[in-house]
Amino acid sequence: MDVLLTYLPQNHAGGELGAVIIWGQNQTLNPNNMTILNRTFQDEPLIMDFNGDLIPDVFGVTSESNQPQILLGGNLSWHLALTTKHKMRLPHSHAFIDLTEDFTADLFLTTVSASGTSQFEIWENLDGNFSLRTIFEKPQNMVVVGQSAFADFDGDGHVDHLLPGCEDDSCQRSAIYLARHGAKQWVPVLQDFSNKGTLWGFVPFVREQRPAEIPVPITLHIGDYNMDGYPDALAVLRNTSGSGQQAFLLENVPCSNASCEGAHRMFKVYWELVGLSPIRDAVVATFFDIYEDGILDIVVLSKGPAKNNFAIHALKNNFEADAYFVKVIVLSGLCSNDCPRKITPFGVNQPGPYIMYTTVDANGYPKNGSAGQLSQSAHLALQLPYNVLGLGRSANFLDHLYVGIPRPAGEKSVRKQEWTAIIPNSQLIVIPYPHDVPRSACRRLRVHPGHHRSPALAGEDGR
Ligand SMILES: [Ca+2]
Ligand SMILES: [Ca+2]
Ligand SMILES: [Ca+2]
Ligand SMILES: [Ca+2]
Repeated sequence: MDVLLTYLPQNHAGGELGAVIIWGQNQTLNPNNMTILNRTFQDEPLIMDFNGDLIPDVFGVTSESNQPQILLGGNLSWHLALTTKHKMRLPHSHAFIDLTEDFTADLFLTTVSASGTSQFEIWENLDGNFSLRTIFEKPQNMVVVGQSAFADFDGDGHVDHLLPGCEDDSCQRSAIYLARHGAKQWVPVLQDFSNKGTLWGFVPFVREQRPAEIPVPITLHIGDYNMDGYPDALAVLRNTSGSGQQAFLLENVPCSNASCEGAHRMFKVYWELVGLSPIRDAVVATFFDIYEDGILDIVVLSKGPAKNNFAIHALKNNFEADAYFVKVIVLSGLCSNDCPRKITPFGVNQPGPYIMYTTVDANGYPKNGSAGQLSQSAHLALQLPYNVLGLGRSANFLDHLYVGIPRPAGEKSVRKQEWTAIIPNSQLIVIPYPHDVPRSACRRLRVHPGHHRSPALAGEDGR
């Protein structure tokens, strides 16, 4: 695994970012073996697989052109990625994820219209070439637009678009909207940010030429913490009267008011959560499977008393529920050189694979779920290099599990593999090899024993 690092070059007035790739060597990184890219980026780049060879590529607008460029992994050559009439939004929340139900990752771009408003473009992957399929607008009332997040919010097997933001410049009125799969209509899934007379709101993004601290855009970090098959979120909110900011867990629950009817689901804020509430001045909160047991724990970054004195907190998820999950990791199936003795190469976690399951819930109704792997990488997206999909309380087998991977230009057939009768509480490692024969993709299955959990989140302070 290699590491791409972006940095603000010294004495560089424009706010452009430099980037360096430090090459992985077995289990380690060698600081003497790195490549400094010869172009600077307008914004943090997106890691995707533009040419579908399962080698990650670097996408972004560079100093060379105002059109997005792609740096192809492998031979490190620069190419024009696509031609768009619109400028990229700063900060962007581009994504590389299937939005057209063919299990092939498309390119989602956040751009700015001619009149200066935020908009979204879906560039569909058609036989390996990206072409503009649709452009749609932000919710009408949204003034401050946060980072787009993709999750199967309503659990129907198709990925939906979540958008946090504010309906005024100072974020006194915050909101989270949802556009269900294929719909352009925005439905609010959270608008009430008040608790016991205190009004909370998102923290607006401040863009400075030379930021003193890491600028963090308004972001939802997605994960199904209670494994009921409906993805939940973590968000950082600040007290609008100005006394600090905290991380909150947003649980995905059935819609119980008129405004979210079109989404069927909505977010409920846990205003007081043991473990999370005591962490003052949280900056970022995200999910992480610390114990590698398929249960998502929480990691919080907070500001210390002194400037740039950050602390990382880890919270173990002890929520009690008899729920099941499946954990899926999709690797590249590539060796850096020839694969010796015809062993199946593992490779590393890929951007772009798309996963979907179908099963039957505890009441006998069909239940689906889907997720993209590593669809976003910039601005502390902090996505996990695997997906944990909650299955609720049903111990039924997964009827089907589908995994699709990107494919190169000119290849017409979709690279998609299907498995049947997967046991719940298992971890699947999917290794597509050889790439052009997806049916031969191998899977390694690890089954976790049953686990017991006790209520609340236990704090493990990493200070
Ligand atoms: Ca590639
Ligand atoms: Ca697609
Ligand atoms: Ca959905
Ligand atoms: Ca959930």
